[in-house]
Amino acid sequence: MSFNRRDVLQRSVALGAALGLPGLALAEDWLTLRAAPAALKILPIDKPVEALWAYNNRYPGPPLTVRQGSEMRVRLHNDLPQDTTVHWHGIRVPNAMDGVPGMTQAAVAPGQQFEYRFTVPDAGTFWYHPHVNTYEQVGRGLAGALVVQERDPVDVDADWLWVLTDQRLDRTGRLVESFGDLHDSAHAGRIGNVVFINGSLDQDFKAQPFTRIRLRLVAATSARMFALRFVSARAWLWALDGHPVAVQALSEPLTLAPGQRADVVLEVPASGEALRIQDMFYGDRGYELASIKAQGPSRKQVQAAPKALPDNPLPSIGAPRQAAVQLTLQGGAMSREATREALWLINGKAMKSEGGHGHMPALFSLPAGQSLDLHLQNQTMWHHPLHFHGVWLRQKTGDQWGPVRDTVLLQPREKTTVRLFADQPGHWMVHCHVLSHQAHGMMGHFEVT
Ligand SMILES: [Cu+2]
Repeated sequence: MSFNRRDVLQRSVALGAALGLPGLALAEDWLTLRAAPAALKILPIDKPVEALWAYNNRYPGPPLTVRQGSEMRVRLHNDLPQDTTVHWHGIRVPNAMDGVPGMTQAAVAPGQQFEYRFTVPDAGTFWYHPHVNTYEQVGRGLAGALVVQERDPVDVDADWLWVLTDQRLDRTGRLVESFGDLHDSAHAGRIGNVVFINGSLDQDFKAQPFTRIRLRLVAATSARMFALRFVSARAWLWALDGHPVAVQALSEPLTLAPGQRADVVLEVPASGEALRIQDMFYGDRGYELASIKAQGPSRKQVQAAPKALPDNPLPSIGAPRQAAVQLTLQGGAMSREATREALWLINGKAMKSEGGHGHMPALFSLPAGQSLDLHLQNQTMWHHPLHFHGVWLRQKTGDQWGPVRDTVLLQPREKTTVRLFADQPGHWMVHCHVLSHQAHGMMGHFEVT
C-alpha cells in the first residue's frame, strides 16, 4: 500500500466516552438506517474510497446502543440499487424480524422501507447486516454493531467497541470490486488486504495506566479470521457471541471468525508501556492490529480478576428428546462434490440464493422449548464459521458443553458436536459466515415447530 498508518494518537479513555464512538442511542423514537452507496474518506489520503455501500453514510454502520429489555424500533430505507434487508445477528428476535428475504419477510426493494420492531432480551455485543447478496452488501460496508447494555452498570473503567472489517484495495486506495470472484469463493473467501478498526486505520490508542477496559470485538469481515494475542497485558475473556462466560485469563490467542464476537477485559499496563494486540491467525503473515499506550495519571492496580457478567435470561431447556442429526459440509476447490453452480454444500445440497429455500426441504426440525444435537462434519480443507439463526448453541468439548454461542467455527476436516436450543418457532437459516461460501451454496434452513 502506498499509504501508512497514522502514528497520531487519536483517542483517550474517559469513563463517559462509552464505546469510544458517537453511537445512536435508542429512546422512544424510531431510528433510521438508510442503506445507500457512499464515497467515504476512510484512508489517510485525500481521496475517498468510492463504491462503498453504507448505513447512514458511515463505515461501518452506526453502533446502535440499547438497554437490555427495551424495545428497538428501526426503520430501514433502501437507497441501494438492489433489494436489501437487515438481520440482527445473535439477537433472539421473533421470526418475522430476522431479515431473511423470502423466508421471514419480503425483500425490501430499492426506494422502499421496512420497520423492524422487537425487544432485546439479552445484554451483550451483537451486530446487524443485510441478508441479501450478503457477500457484496456486507463486503461493500453494510454492517454495524448492536450493543445491548446490562440493566445495571458493570465493573470496568471504560467500554470500547472495535468493529473489525477489511477491504481489498489497490495501490491507489481504490476498492477492488471483484466480489463474486470464483477463485476466492472456492478457497478461503474474499480476504481484504487492509484491516480497519471502526472504519479507521488509526490503530494507536491510549489509556490510563492500570485502567480496565471492556473491549467489545466484532468480526464483521467477509472472510478474514483473527487470532488475537494481547501482549504485555493482563486480559480476561468475559463473553462470547454476546453471552457471558466463566471468567478466564487469556493465555492463548483469541480466535474470532466472521460473525463472531468477544468481550474481553484488558488491564492497561504501567505508565509508559504499551499493550500490543497482534493477529496471529495467518501464521507467517502475523501483524500488529493495534496498540494501547499507557499514558496519564495512573490508577491503583487491582489484583483480582473481574467478576463474571450477569447471566442472560435464556430459557432453561433440557437434553434432546430426539436423535442427533448429521450435517456434513463439502465442496471447495478440488473437491469431488463441487461444481461451478454448487461450489459448497450441506448434506449434498447447495442453496442457490438467500430467497431460494423454497425448493429445498428443511435440513432438520425441532420443537420450540427443546434441544437437538448436531454432529457436524467438515469434509473440506477450509474453515467454516457456521451461523445458526433463531437458536443458541453449545459446542461439545470432551464431555463438557462449552459456552453459549450463535456461530461455531469448524476447522478444516474437523468433526464436532453442537447442541442447539430452540425457543422461537419459524423457519431459520443456517449458513457459513464466509460470505462467498454462503453465496455459493453453503446455506440451508431448519424449522422450529
Ligand atoms: Cu465456509
